[in-house]
Amino acid sequence: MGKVPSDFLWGSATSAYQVEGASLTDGKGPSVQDTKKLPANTTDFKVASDHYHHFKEDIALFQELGLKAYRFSIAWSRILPTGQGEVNPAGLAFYDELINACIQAGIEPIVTMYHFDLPDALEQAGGWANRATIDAFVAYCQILFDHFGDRVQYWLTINEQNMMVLANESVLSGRKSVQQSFQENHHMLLAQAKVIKLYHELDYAGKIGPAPNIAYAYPASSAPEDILAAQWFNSIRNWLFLDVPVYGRYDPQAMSLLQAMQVAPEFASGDAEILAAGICDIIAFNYYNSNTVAANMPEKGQAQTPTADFSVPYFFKSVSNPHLAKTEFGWEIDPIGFRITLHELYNRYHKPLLITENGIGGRDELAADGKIHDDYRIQYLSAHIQEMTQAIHEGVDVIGYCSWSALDVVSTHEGMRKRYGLIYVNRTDTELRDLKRYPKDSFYWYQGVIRNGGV
Ligand code: BGP
Repeated sequence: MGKVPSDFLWGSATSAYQVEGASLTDGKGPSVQDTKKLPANTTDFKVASDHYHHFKEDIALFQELGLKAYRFSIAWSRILPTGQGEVNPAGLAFYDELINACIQAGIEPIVTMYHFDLPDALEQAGGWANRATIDAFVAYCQILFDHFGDRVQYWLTINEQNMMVLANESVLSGRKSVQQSFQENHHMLLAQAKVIKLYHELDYAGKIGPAPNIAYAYPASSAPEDILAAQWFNSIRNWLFLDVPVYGRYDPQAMSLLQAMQVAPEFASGDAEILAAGICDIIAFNYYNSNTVAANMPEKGQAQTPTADFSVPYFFKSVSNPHLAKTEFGWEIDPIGFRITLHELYNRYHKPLLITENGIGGRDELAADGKIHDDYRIQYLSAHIQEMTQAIHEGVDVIGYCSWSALDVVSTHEGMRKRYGLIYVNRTDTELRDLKRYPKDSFYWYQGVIRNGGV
């Protein structure tokens, strides 16, 4: 197989609350991640991987690894401790140093502006249900553009908005209605459209786009009912979140599903125009696994509300795929699904694609020889990179690939037990230890991949 273009952004990713630590240091306000309840024996995010204090050493390692790009997120409440109002100069100074260190190391910074860490003060005022949060987000992003826009060429608006909406813990536990969740989603789509429009009006040369989690869903069989179920599923899991930033309007099939479920968002006057005016330059997306769905004909009279396993009675239900192996944490592994997803995305949208996350979580341990032998990660990443390279040769415009994660970070729900990094961080859920960094076997393997242009 041939190489990828020489300007390809070989990268790796993290997110602020999962990697930085210093969760209330130097004026940072709490985010919803700092106030949420965590499962037993699972670390909080107070120290995380302490990237806040170790970032110089981390970037030196990224440089040794040969990264061409580092995708990280900016913590909204580090810049604006209550989400709006007074700027925290120490917050700007931290990201100034981080961005400058990347550039000095020849690493392109790719910035996510919001990665699951809404400032808690905004959450207390209603969160995304409150339309005022839209303007707060736009004002925050303008501060980032004004301050870092001269050095940052790649901006991502919202990480995995679709997972925040579809796998919303408050909805699944019954504390929030499904309609409320899609109303919040609508407000996030408006906020994103406004920010994209603003970025374009400010006339920067860089690129901006959304960063959902996208995975093409297969029908469980060739039965037409299953194929229709897969279409419904793709519309609400994938296209709902990309048709808006690419075409400036909701995907009609997704909207008809929301209407059938009686959870369609209310549009205020002018909303359709706002969505139409914020068209992205690139599509960034995270890919971990595919989905398989079947028709779902339940008892008559059952409500059309989604359930925790991503099923909607009368439309589709998620099933496991007998052709796929699983990770030790139960996630299906599907590198060909990655290639299929790349083709589907490019066929539908014809926009440059940037992969912002792809990786495998496992229980890595420091071996007696002082190394971390993560062959399973090398296998996973290698299979996915091969399929991506194949898709590029088949005509898909992919501008970069970021593995998740550059170094071990605290997992969204499973603490430090579930590690994704190319670099090991010496701590556990219960012991902070010395936080020393150890390149894993996958680090040296990825170094070779980058050096050889993907081969
Ligand atoms: C994505 C998130 C990341 C990251 C990753 C792995 O959904 O954008 O923040 O954590 O998934 O997920 P987890 O940590 O739950 O295994």
